[in-house]
Amino acid sequence: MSDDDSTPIERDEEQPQATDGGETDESRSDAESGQAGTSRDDDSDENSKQEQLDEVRENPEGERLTSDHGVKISDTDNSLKAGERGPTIMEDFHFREKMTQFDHESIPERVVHARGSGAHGYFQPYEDPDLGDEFDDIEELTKAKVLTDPDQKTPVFTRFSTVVGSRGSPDTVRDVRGFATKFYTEEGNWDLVGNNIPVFFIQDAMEFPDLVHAIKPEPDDGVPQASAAHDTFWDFASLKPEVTHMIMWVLSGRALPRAYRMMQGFGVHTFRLVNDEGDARFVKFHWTPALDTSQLVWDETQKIAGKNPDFNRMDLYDVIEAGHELEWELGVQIFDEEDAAEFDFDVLDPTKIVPESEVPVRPIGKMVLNETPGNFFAEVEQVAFHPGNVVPGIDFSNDPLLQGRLFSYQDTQLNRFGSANWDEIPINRPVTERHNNQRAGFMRQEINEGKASYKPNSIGDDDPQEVPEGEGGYEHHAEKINGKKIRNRSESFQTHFDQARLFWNSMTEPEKENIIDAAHFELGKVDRVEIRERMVYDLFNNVDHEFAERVAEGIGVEPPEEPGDEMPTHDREDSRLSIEERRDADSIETRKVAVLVDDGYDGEALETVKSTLEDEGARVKIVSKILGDKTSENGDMVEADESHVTTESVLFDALFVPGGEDSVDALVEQGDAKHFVAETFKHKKPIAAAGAGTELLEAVELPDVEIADDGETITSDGVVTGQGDDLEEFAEAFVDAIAEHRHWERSPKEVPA
Ligand code: HDD
Repeated sequence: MSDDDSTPIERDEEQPQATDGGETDESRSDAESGQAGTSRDDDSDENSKQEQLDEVRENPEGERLTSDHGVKISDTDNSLKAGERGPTIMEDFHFREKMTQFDHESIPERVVHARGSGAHGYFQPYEDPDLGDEFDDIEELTKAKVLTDPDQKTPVFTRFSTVVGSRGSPDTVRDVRGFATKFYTEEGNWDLVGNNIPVFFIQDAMEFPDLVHAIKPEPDDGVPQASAAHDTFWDFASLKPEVTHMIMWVLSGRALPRAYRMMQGFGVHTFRLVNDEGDARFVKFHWTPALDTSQLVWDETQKIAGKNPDFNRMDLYDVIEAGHELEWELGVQIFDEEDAAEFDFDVLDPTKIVPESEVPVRPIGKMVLNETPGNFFAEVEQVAFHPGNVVPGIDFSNDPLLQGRLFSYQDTQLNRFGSANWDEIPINRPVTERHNNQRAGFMRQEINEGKASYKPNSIGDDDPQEVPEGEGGYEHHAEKINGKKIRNRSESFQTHFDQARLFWNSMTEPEKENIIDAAHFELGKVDRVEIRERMVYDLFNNVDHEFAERVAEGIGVEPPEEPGDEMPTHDREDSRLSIEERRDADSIETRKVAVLVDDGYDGEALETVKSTLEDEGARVKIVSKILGDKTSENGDMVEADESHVTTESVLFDALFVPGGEDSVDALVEQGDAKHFVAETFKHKKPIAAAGAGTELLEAVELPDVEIADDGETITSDGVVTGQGDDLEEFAEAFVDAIAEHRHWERSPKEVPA
């Protein structure tokens, strides 16, 4: 912040002053006026970040090969040798350059969140968001222009990730997902580095290395990869009751997201919003996907990990490349110090949510991701987030986990990039100008001109000048602090089971079963019985007695006789915590539907259903025994997109079997086709069969499913059948079944798939 006493040099205010970078005050004010940082509504295709990235993009189309130093190269296959069969000659600069670059291609992977994928887009605040009775205008809450000006589209880059696995690990493991967004605002970069679960395992950053050591592969044998299902993690967890709430979320469908575009995101910590007057309120940030939150089921995730380990990564690329715009709404929960004092938990404790029943989430804007990266390494691998990157109007709280993160991220980037200049890499650069006296270091890109790289100075007019108070410089919220230096955990951080029970109470019965199945798997992989016992007796039995009993029964532990001493007795529920309860179920956009056919299929049924689904935004793929053209009853042709060798039911959201006697007769003979149906059913996904297509379903014997035997379309446990008398009605019934996503009422354990 500006301090007049420390800037003794008088400036001639009339003259435009050259800055270090040779810019004038006029150009600086251009940047400040918003031209540099954002794109305006009327300029929706290009944004300032993309323009900046375009300057460093390289495209080989129609070009000739050169060396890194620009020399044209005529042979890149043969090294320079002394004689045709002789040794390679040291002088071969092209060989040396090509090999050296290759030898140094890899950089350290992220210590956590190594596996990820990302996309570009923009964020735009809503016009007049509804902030409840207390605030008329978002500017009463914050001065951050990125959140307040509805005419501004701020460029963003969002990276989604798993946490535990290494860079090459499968996407569909049971894990928390990272949800990190870099907003390239006109006031500098703001990084909202959150997760898809609103709470965290631990309360103090001091324990983060312990948590990560416990969950990562065990140090002696280096296994298991990308999984918490081993002794060291559950040993740590069983000794730390504060993990209980997060564990409940991690055992639920939240840790098995169907797609990044179908995840909520959370800032997790309590942050602050600060307005122009310096008034601060607490805030929790929420991302809500337009496509609903959806999950996979466990058996499916394990199979996908083998069939397509890049499932989530490819999905993000595929849907954006197919032209879908992926949307999330940014919502805020606002409360002040007095509200916070009323809660029965501490808002600085990151193992707690602020229940929406107490403080509603107010939508204030939307993020759209609509552009894939041009180069994975340059953009997704090199993007570097830091929760300490905030802009005026957004501030921190004293959450001890957040406070520790403010150190760790800069430090880890130094390890990943080997230089403090990681912020100059194109994907990390702000769209605003940068002027300061930070200098040099490995791989410095900027050419900082002028003699003086210190302050105060007289020989460079003391530029760059500090920003006078009230003119847009970052001002930290002046929170009054008075305390003794102390190394302990606040008493207010000690209630560990109340919200874990709220979460359990809020689950539907199938969601509860999923949590129990997950606990059976995770703890079933734990060798030491005393760890399993501690989890049941010390943690789960203090959440819910029946839950603890049901877990115990599956893992060789004697069920507890009485509820735990610390078990809360409340029956509070919140439907917004349940994936199933919060589903809108009104859209099938981006869902992927397989159509099983062979020669002789019913062309009219296929066309009607396919076009209805595609009109609703779904993606339809023809799957057959082998690739190539398939001929319908009437001689129409369709080309198979996939064969039974290249795909599997687990890679789709729904299945359609059109009729056509010859086609269905062939499918009934194909074990792969019957397995496709059985597995789709087992994973609770919608199935439709028209006309003779029902014979394939009958051949599989789906338990408890009623199959149409006259012209009428019926839906039974998410299975739509009909004889095809009214194909439009049939197709609409299928759309409704797909919108439900999963049909939990089924008993899949009876299905052999
Ligand atoms: Fe972290 C990466 C989210 C606690 C230290 N973290 C990282 C990423 C996400 C989060 C999304 C990946 C960013 C990317 O895509 O590049 N981390 C969280 C959340 C936390 C959290 C939501 C709790 C609320 N993290 C946390 C703590 C520490 C760290 C307490 C250490 C004190 N996190 C890191 C890190 C990483 C990281 C080691 C690894 C790579 C990186 O930072 O850039 O510094």
